[in-house]
Amino acid sequence: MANTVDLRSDTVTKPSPAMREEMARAEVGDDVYREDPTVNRLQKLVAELLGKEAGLFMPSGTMSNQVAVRAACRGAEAICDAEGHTFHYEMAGAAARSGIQLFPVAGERGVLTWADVEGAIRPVADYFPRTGLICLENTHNRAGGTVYPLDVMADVGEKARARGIPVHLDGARLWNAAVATGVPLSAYAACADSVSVCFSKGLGAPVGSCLCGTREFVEEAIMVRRSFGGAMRQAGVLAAAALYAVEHNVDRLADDHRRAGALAEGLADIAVFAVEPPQTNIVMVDVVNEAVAAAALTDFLEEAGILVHAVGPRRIRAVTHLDLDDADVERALRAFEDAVARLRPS
Ligand code: TLP
Repeated sequence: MANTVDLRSDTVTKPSPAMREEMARAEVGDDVYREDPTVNRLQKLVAELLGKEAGLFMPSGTMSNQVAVRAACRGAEAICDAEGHTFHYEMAGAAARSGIQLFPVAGERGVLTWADVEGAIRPVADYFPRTGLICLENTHNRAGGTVYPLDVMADVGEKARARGIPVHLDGARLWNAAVATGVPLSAYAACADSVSVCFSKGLGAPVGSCLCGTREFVEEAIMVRRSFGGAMRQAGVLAAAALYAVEHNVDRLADDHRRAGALAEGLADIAVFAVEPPQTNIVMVDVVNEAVAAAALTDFLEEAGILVHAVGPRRIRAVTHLDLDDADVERALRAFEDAVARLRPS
């Protein structure tokens, strides 16, 4: 629909004309032979940004996490946050594809401390699966774009290393964390053995993620990616969009964070909502009035051309991104006010 304000996700952005030009101009080759110069340039750049030896271009964040779980997990069980993406949205891939069971542990707003993790590490016994991986997420999607505090993450990384358990970081939105805090990407990445970052969320590329780690790990990941059907050929056209995204669209994430803050502030003034100030670009809106259901609200909003995502019966997610401006946020706020007035006439 024309004039729609789409707040469902930051994945809905369309490649800009300048990004499309870069895609059209991209030099390409067969990436299975490692001969695509644009893919190679992207992998090198992202690995450098994260302070890792090597990177691997992936078709999606889901495949990137799943390949990491398969390639990194040295046992039958992987610990993750109970609200984590790998647990909720990856179609039981760890179990289905790699024979790995996830052990979901409830963190505080998506943050697992070492105490949380340690409590879930299996003692060595004939009747327990072996703990082979710890998965962290920064920023955390279902917790509302929360940033993992660097010191907590570093503590988990250091202590996991001492126990010989690798750490995988789902950094689909690590760019947002870095922009929100000023902490370099590499400082977060240093807490983990493998890191996946996405180009198709706030950075506005149409497709793609990059999985980074040691050279040895990436060699293994190349084999796993192929076995999952994710090896690509002239992927340089896609890598060109990702390169453009990394080179042009990182600093501007601050605008998305500011707009998410404005949206949350406006929504908090509407009596039926409880809204925490967002740390990045994801606003979680809790509908606290029993008479108002999230699904009914989203229907009213849709009629007004405002798309949001009901993540639970009383919870709505709204995500800001580069295809939205201040006027769109203002329009969304007015529509929320209107929808509430219609559902709960005073
Ligand atoms: N998340 C999507 C949906 O799958 C929920 C969204 O709209 O936010 N890690 C994190 C933290 C993510 O939020 C996502 C996408 C992924 C991984 C998966 O990326 P893709 O969609 O590229 O497979």
